[in-house]
Amino acid sequence: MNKELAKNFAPGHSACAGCGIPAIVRAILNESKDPVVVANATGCLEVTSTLYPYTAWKVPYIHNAFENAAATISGVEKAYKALVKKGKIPRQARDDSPQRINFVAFGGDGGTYDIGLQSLSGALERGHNFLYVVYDNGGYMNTGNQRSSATPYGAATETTPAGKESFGKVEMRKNLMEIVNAHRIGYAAQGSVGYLEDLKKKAQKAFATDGPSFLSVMQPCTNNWKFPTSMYVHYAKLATETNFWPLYEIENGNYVINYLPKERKPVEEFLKGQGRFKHLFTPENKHVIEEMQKIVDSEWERLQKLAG
Ligand SMILES: Cc1ncc(C[n+]2csc(CCOP(=O)(O)OP(=O)(O)O)c2C)c(N)n1
Ligand SMILES: [Mg+2]
Repeated sequence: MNKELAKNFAPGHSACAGCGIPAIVRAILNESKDPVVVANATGCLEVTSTLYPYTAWKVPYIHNAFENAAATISGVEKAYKALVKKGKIPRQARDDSPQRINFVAFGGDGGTYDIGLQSLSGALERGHNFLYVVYDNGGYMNTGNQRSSATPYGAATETTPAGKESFGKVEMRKNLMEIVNAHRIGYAAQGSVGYLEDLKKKAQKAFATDGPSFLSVMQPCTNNWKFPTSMYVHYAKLATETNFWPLYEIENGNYVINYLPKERKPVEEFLKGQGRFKHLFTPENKHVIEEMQKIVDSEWERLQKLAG
């Protein structure tokens, strides 16, 4: 692998073939002009990159419990500020200012939408200078595909099985971007592994933000969404082209949509071919796809209004 591309995260990890997480981590961290420190909640990224006695990380890395990546990175950032105050951070030759460091926390959707939400909220509210990245694969994937509050309506998971009694998950996804925006931070954006150039620009803006910033990144899971390993970019793009996963930014409270599909595809196109939605393609479950289309349409309408 290209050395520059792997400068923060090495290819020697055990993520599934066709997993987008390494591409997300590299795309974001490689945009940092300054050294980075990473805190990572347990989940696929952690278990596949830190298999003792090896590590794929080439930057200082702190493994966290499921619920506290944001709290840990807050502490590290605060310690850095204390060291700056004491004059213990080396000064840069170019302008005599203390060496800057970017603090980044990574968590899965389970670790962010659900279990780590309080620590994320606390860190955003306290205003630490850090970037939080949620890679969203719509479930607790490392432990075998249990539902999270990011799992889409209609998806079959281990804890929302589809069968005679149910069509899969009956609840809608939580809108985490709006929860984050309620903290009035400077920059939050939704990106996707299917649009890496867009994601890199968002990472640059996040690193340039003074105070907390947030990136929510779509990461299709070949293993538990059940599609061929070569197709993660295909499904990431379909998620955006169907408006299921719009690309947008919230800069100081102002919404901007970054991608307007020329011709919006029906959500069915995104569902088709994924094992977790296979049960919906039957006459008795047709209404679930219709309902899902309604949800996607109303969320898109809402977003358009917010973007003015
Ligand atoms: C408090 C707590 N509950 C449960 C677990 C077990 N556990 C570890 S990772 C994980 C799933 C993580 O899901 P997510 O955050 O979406 O990351 P993914 O595995 O999908 O990358 C679970 C349930 C744990 N480590 N700690
Ligand atoms: Mg997950």
